[in-house]
Amino acid sequence: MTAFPDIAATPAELIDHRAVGRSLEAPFYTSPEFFDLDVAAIFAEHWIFVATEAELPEPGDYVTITLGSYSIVVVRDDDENLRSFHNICRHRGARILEQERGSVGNIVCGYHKWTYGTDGTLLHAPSQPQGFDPGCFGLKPVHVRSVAGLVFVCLAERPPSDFPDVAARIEPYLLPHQLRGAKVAAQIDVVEEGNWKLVMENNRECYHCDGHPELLRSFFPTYGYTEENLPPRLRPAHERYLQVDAELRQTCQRLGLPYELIEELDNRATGFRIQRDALNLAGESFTADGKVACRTLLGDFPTPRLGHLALHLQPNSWFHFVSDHAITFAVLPLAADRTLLRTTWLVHPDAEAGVDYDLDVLLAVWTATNEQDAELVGRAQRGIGSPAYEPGPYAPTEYQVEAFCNWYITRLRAHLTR
Ligand code: 3BY
Ligand code: FES
Ligand code: FE
Repeated sequence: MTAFPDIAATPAELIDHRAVGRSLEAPFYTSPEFFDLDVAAIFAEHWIFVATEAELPEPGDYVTITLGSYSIVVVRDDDENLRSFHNICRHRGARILEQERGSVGNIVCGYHKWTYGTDGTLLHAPSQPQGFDPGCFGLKPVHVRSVAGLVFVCLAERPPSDFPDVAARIEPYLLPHQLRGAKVAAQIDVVEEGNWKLVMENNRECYHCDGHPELLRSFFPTYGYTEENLPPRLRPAHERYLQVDAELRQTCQRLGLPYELIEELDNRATGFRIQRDALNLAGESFTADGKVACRTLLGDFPTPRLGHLALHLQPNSWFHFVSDHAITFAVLPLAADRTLLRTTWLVHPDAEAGVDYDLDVLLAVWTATNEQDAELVGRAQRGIGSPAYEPGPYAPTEYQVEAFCNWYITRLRAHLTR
């Protein structure tokens, strides 16, 4: 019997031979060829979470985002609508905005000063001959849309048609947190030494959660287990979870907050999972004692004890919404073995650091958790780089990792047969 993959296997062959229930073959995580395929088939074809509206409160505010070799701009235009463009000048192609974020009146290319409005129209091109039509040289648009204050872009000409359905189903969960007008308390970028899929896979399971002592004070370690596969050591935690979750359900029913799990991770273009779930200790937030980190709650919540609303989206994001803050996580691929994880903490617009919240307390749990996860992702990448690596089996509690890989392989197949 010959081992698979042989060293000459093409991406199409590797995709065809993917063993269900096992981690992917090494080239998926290590080869530049797969990296380029991932950018083309996944990041250029799907809705990608890139920012929060809170980062762009005023007309002219912009962020630039790198997705593989693409650079795009998301800007709030003069009419306060979100717009997105390829960050490329229509004259001779120069990168226009070089900063990660800022504020502009117009978008001006620094090379020969072609000047675009925040709606992308070319307003001025110096010294062009008569007959030059600026209408032919607007910035190339990118699809952009906000879902309850979370900003998504899609580079495809025709974006996946199921996104409006997903947006409509998750909005009732998200809107009560009123993220559109929220304030950015902090944003931290971590460059992880691993393929973007390892960052996503690591997020999709709590099999490794013993490595998160700070998180596990408030987060139930039973996450992802069922009654059938729950390890005996987690029984007491599970009993407590069932009790506080029943209380949380009642609170949600009283307040009209949607609660139920919806899980459609790998049967659609925009795979997603959403659920409100209980937290341990005080049950309010991700802190050492489970109490709120910010005394001004988001939205109009009458109680801080709302557990956490967790949202997972394919291909590149996850979110935790608690009563006093929200944390968004965007996974942006840099190279086959390097990935940017951008984490953003949002609070009520009136909340003041040092008065309503202590920034260190607000950031403590997820900065520690991210650092621990970055170490695990680097460790996985280093191991997979050895010729001796072979795909290993997922445990039942890793079902969301399998769902992610299944979604990913399905999307690659769809791309290659198009
Ligand atoms: O962030 C998440 O959704 C999951 C659960 C806990 C940490 N991570 C595995
Ligand atoms: Fe932008 Fe010339 S390349 S103005
Ligand atoms: Fe983790």
